[in-house]
Amino acid sequence: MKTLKLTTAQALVRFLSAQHVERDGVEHRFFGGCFGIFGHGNVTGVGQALAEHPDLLTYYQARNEQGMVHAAAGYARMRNRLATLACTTSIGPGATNMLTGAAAATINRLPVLLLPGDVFASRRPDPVLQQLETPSRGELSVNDCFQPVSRYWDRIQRPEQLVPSALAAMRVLTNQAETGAVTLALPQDVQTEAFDYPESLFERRVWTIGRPLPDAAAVVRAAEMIRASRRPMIVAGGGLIYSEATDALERLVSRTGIPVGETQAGKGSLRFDLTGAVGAVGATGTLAANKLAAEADLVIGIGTRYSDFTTASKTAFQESGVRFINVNIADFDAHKHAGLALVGDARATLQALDQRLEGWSVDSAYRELISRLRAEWDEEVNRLYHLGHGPLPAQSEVIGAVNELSGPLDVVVCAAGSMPGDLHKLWRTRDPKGYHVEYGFSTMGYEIAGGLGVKMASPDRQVYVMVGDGSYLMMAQELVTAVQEKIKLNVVLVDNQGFASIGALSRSKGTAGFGTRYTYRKDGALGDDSGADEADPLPVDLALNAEGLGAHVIRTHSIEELRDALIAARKIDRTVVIHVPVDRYQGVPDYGSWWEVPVAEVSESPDVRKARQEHERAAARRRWYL
Ligand SMILES: Cc1ncc(C[n+]2csc(CCOP(=O)(O)OP(=O)(O)O)c2C)c(N)n1
Ligand SMILES: [Mg+2]
Repeated sequence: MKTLKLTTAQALVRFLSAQHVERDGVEHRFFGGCFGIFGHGNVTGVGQALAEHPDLLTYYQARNEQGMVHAAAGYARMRNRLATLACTTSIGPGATNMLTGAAAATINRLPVLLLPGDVFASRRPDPVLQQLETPSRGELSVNDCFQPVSRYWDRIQRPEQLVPSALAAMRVLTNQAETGAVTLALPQDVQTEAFDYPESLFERRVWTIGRPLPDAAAVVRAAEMIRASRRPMIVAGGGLIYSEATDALERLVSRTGIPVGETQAGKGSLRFDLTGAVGAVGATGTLAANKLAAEADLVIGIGTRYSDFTTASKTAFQESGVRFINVNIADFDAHKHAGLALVGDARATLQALDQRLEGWSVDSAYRELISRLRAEWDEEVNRLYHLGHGPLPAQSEVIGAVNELSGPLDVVVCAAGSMPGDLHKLWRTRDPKGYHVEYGFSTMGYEIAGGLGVKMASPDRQVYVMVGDGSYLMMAQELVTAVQEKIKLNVVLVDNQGFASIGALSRSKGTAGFGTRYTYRKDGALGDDSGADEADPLPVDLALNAEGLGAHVIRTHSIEELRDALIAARKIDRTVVIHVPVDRYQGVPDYGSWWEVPVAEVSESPDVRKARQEHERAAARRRWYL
């Protein structure tokens, strides 16, 4: 057997560079590079290996370890999970900074490879700088925190252990049903230790991503259920887009007339202007989709995990006999809501269903209802895009301006605050990859870092990062990475002086927006957000901050100025931050939906007691779907 004497880190880098995936006959490299921040836990191990062979894996320096995991997840989502980036960190805080990113990736079912450094396997220098000492458990380190947020977790205790661990890691990363964060903790001494690795470990390896079909009898049964239904509705989730099933969906829908509601990850499944597209469904759904959902007798979920936002906390589907058919690559999701499980690839399954539905379509009354609801919704979007609100513009007008002035292939990126809900309702999608809102974990701070990954995966598209002031303050530092890499982002910084979404939620639950606006402490308290008193703004200038991080900044004060800035930004070849203040209290309404957030059962406040009563009334509509 031919062998190659390499350190564990050198072997890992060589192995990663040789991994490919193949789907539908097209092969790609799986790793587009490696983000990293060095410390004593990786600089002489993985750092040495990357420095010695920059030809194997491109190294990208980041500013915050959380940011680099978000960038890797954004990249993976943009590439439909067929590629990702690796992330190397030191031990201790460098490693644990990745935890939030790991959870976000796993919850969103996106592959990212995390390589945190770990304490010496030899234990000779114990306790090394940043080592967690647990008196009762010698083998515990801070990296054990990654176990619940990883789909595969291992610690490489000896150089030769890399062989099975690396292969197991790749299996999970490329497995469409199991993918998420994969963590290989690398003790700092083991990274530098050498072993005679079999050369075959480093040969080009291709991981095939197939298109498995569900059990044939289940497909027959599903077709029967659809044919027997009167008001079927499709709920399109992220899995449909990852499987590149959007053309198959369009064909099925144009023939059968089944309407399509979209989840956050599934938005973009059907172009907004196609017959059958009723847009967002659930807690942040459109009136059209929510009306159809309420009366649907059959819900066909495709690639969705049915989050509480999608089901409006299990109140969206009200028909007494409503049944579910779930097309999903993951058995776990396919069985939700006592559905008929079609465990398989979304595209292959849609094609199989389409064949079995030959000659069948919904009736004309249902078609007419769908087209009327669509037209009404279109009007509502027009109204909210052009409200003419002042003196500060409304957020819906900002969304309208970005939508109207971006190109059909451009990508909007967002994650937390009031914008994801507004975007879900209002954004007009024109391309399956044009809408990128991280709403599995809704991580404040994902926006700029995730947008960086999106642009790295898709350099030919303009990327519009919509970020609230709160999210910006959580994590703006990857702007520096964008500047360093000459990666152009269009960041729209929507400033409403604080956590407007949570302020509105708090007000609606009787707690007056306590602690959600940026204000000075007065009379010992941080004050409320009732909108009653004039804001006394803190002397914080986020536009100046962005300028300091190296971005080209445009300050705007109205929708007209924002539109001019958006046009100007397209021609600027470096990262632009457009600052736009908006009216904190001018929100987009809900459309016949509910989201369960618990309210105190007892309180001295009449407002809270009233909110509790409303909560109980709304909760009475919850269903079990058994
Ligand atoms: C890391 C993190 N912490 C807390 C939250 C809870 N949270 C959701 S939205 C929000 C406020 C977001 O503020 P901003 O980005 O300004 O958006 P706005 O609500 O003003 O639209 C908070 C605190 C979260 N989603 N993520
Ligand atoms: Mg805000």
